Amino acid sequence: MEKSSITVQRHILEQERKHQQATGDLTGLLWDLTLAAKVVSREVNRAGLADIFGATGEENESGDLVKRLDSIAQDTIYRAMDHGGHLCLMVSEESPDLIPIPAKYPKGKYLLLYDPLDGSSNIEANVSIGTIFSVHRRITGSGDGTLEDCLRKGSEQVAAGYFLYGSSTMIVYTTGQGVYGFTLDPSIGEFMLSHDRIVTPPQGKYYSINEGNAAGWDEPTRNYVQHLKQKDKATGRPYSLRYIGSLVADIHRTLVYGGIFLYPSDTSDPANPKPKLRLLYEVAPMSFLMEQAGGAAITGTQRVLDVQATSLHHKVPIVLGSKQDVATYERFCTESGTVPAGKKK
Ligand code: AHM
Ligand code: MG
Repeated sequence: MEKSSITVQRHILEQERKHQQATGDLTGLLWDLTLAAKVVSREVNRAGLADIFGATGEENESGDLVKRLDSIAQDTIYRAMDHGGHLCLMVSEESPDLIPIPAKYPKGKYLLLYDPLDGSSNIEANVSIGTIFSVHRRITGSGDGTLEDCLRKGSEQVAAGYFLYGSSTMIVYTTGQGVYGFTLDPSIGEFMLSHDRIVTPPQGKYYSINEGNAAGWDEPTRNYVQHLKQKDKATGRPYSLRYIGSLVADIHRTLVYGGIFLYPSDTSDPANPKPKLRLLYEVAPMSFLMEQAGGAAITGTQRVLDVQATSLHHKVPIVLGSKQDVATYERFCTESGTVPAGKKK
């Protein structure tokens, strides 16, 4: 069958069929999620016309101003996912606590952790934004899911991915058998296979970091970024800076072109390093994708997928991308002899 005629639904189904014990539940869950993302994509596309830009006036758990589109995305995803019988609970960036499945609906064996609209500081400027998701199998037996089901390691994810609302709308996902990308064909309303088995180049030519935070970087990060600005031996050129400030867009570029993305802790107070990005629904799913595409993802001191979450909105530093680029960063950490960001003394 031609690549251009493979829908994401068919792809998910065929991936699940490779598992003998598959019940179709994961397929059903991901189908519901793609429907929700089509609705979010429509709202994002018509936001300027429909006057739904702007803030709600509320703050989320991390103290970010909640934009109206954040809240539309949150409601849309919740409503698409609450009744399918696949989930036992949800966790969202926009909710401080666990989101239970309503009592009237059956409970399933999975939990969904998501960032409904990531990069929302970019909304009014028509810059790419996205939805990030992570799926875990529950570890408690039945009924409502619990906090114990959520506080997990990224290595236990059964699926992860993102929807990118950019010049086109895409889904990029993994169930642990490689990374695949599909582009929404608006004329038929289907996500069609466009990026068959994404493999990140072993070394890239872009680095991506918020340079405005340089005063708070630890020594290895400062030295590493300085190193990238020198001529590379292989290319004879320094690395180029690319930073959008939308995690989904920055990671999508890194997956496809290679290179490195860093969001280190703010170490202005060395005794109290402050990471920004959230483990369960931002950093862990992106790290799962990056490893599945042949890249690497570390906190500076350990593999991201080995980090045990200790709270719903647990934050960690992140360095991810092409394998060789991440290895070079690691070398700077080792050579600096300092304790890198995020490492407890
Ligand atoms: P958000 O989920 O509230 O949008 O925040 C997360 C965003 C990421 O998309 C992006 O990588 C990062 O925050 C940008 O942060 P900064 O503006 O500090 O560079
Ligand atoms: Mg986010």
